[in-house]
Amino acid sequence: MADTLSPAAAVMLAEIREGLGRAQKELPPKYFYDERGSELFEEITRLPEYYLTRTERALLAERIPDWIWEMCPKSVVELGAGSAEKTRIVLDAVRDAVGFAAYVPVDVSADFLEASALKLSGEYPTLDIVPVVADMTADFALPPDLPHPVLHAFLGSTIGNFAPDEAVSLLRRVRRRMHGGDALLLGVDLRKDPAVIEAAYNDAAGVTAEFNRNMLRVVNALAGADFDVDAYEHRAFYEPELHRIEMHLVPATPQTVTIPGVGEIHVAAGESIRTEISCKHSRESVDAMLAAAGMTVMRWETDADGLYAILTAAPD
Ligand code: AVJ
Repeated sequence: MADTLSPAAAVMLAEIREGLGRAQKELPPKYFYDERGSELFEEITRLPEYYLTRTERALLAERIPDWIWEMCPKSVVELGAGSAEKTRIVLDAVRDAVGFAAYVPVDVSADFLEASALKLSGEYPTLDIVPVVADMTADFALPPDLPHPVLHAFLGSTIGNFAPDEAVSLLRRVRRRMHGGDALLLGVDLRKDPAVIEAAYNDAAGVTAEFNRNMLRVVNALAGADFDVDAYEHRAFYEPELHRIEMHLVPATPQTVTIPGVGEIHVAAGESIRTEISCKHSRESVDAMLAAAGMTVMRWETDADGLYAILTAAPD
């Protein structure tokens, strides 16, 4: 069978094998987002406990018109294009301030990208929409002749899914594409009372638990694995030294999982598979990451409660 695998499938299996082979078993958070996972995430963003999305949206609505007016980007590259609402705030401002511009949503899900590009092209006739299907954790090519200045948008606190060293290498790859006048627009979740963070990832309605378990369904579908999805419980807890919340899946009884091309995986009762880290930042940690990537903060805005920050940065 191995020789019939597409390169993408081979990479996926290698990643799964490697992650489940670690002392702390791990699966990458990108496997949350099949259609059901994307819907569950949308539901998360509307939960009372999940302050991130609504706080970011309010900050964007407040600051983006001025920030876009100042930068006048002729292209917007959005990493992890995700849902459209935050994008619309940016695109409305670009349309109003600049008129004609390119919009390059970058996402792993081709279906999702196609659907949202089609919808947006109807709504924004002056935008040239060029979707790029790519995994942002790997190197990927952007359309060659993007007009500058280019605004690279990385919103939704997705940067939190990367440990500081990985975040820096991702930001460095963005930096390498930047010319003078280009900018980065970043959304980051800030450090705060761990109880507030833990509530956001342990919602009372159990949507986050379902979202977490859905990853096993995705891996079953993608890799032909046979995870018994309902055998796993959701755990999310804050690690204060690492400034991050972690999500895990923990079975109450011992599990044996068969993954074609990987083999048999044993998960002991009470052992966990880590599915996500979500790092929380401070002005200092953001400055340090950006400095390591060769950028400096230009604008920084937080809500009155200091829950969340949006910022722009320029290449040094
Ligand atoms: C989309 C990565 C920003 O880390 O808060 C939501 C994903 N995980 N609830 C986050 C998520 C659990 C989310 N990000």
